Amino acid sequence: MKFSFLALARQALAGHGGWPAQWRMPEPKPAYDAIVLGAGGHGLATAYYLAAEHGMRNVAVLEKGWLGGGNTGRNTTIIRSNYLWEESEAIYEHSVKLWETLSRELNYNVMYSPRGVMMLAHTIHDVQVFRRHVHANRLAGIDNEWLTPAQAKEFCPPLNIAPGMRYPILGAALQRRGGTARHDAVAWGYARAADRLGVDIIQNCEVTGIRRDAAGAVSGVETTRGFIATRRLGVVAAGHTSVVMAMAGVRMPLESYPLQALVSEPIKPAMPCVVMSNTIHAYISQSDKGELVIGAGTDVYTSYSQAGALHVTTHTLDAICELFPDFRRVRMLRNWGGIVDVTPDRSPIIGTTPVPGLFVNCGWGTGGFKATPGSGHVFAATIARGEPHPIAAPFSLDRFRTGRLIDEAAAAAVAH
Ligand code: FAD
Ligand code: PYC
Repeated sequence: MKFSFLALARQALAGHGGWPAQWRMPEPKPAYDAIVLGAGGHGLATAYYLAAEHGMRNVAVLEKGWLGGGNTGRNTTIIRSNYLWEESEAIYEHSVKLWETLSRELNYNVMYSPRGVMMLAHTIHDVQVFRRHVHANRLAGIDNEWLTPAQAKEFCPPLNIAPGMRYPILGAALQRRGGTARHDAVAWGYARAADRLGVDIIQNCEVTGIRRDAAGAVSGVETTRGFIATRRLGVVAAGHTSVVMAMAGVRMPLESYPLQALVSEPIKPAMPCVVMSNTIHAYISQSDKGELVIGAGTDVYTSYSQAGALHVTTHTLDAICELFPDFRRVRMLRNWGGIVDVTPDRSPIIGTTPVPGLFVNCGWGTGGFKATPGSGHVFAATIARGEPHPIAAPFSLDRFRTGRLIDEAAAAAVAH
């Protein structure tokens, strides 16, 4: 998504008598009960649940660009909960359950489509790892099943399972409840629902400093639109979290990498499901508009560039053409990148910080879109109560001091 729905609507309304009351463009108030920094899906969901479930309506979401213009509008929208460890199963499955009813909850069609996510195994190591995930998930009551190559082809007919290929398919793990949703609709749906409950969503408002009182607690934020007071600040600034948290003197265990994706020209429906290959860094689905949505691996160096390296793109397209020979002649329309922030154990950080009144939600790396509803839901509870929601508790910043890491490298779907 490269445009702002609200900015476009504002232009369209210029000279037509101004804004209808239901489309107000709020100016910052001098003080809020809570501020959420970052109007991506996670930040907007956090604000929505603060208002809807915790009665906190004097809340602002501050966004340096336009809402949904970060990773939320740049990702390949894959949703699944087939993670290995119980802590991860809990948060991603919490999210999948919220996806199932989200359009109704927000009264906005987020186009959640549980069409099945299939992860391909190309090596004996892949087979062992994915089968371990299948068993772990089933023990936790989460659907995941093992398919032979022939069953994988039956589920996804365009898939090439010829034995002599460069990336042979030895089997696949299938989560039937996995799927996709429309990314910009998720941002708009949460934004509209939060706005209806009184939340101020303030775009073009970059936070440039975090002010603290004599006791060290948060007292407000410096922004490009002036100082705004608050005693509770939730930082949800994927990719830029280290920069923001440094404003309060907190050092984060994060690295930022470009991750890229691309879409093809629209074609008739050809891909019935989502297919991912962690080993060769390629994943593909087809949007309702008909575009093939393809994602690659991260660049190998840290950067804040919102574009990925060309050699990464060509590697992914080589792999896609071998896995799906039917798509060899399909033309690519556009590509782009986002900046993902990655933790040492490839699991997110959600919770309190050493600074009173400062909360953080970050480190979703290449896989946070699927978590949007669950992440916002537990982060709102954490901010409202001042202590971690039970599902968020294992994902504390403190785990990098205690060593209770949640190593999800194998489930990350994209090699880092
Ligand atoms: P964002 O949407 O990035 O929101 C953060 C916001 O903070 C931004 O809008 C930014 O402008 C704002 N901000 C930053 N600094 C400041 C500041 N100082 N002041 C004010 N605002 C600020 N995940 C999946 O689950 N499935 C996928 O298929 C998938 N594919 C991906 C493909 C690509 C190419 C990329 C880049 C990511 C992918 N992801 C995927 C990851 C997913 O997109 C992210 O984890 C998720 O969208 C993060 O959401 P967010 O709301 O935290 O971040
Ligand atoms: O986490 O499922 C995922 C994913 C797919 C592509 C990037 N991340």
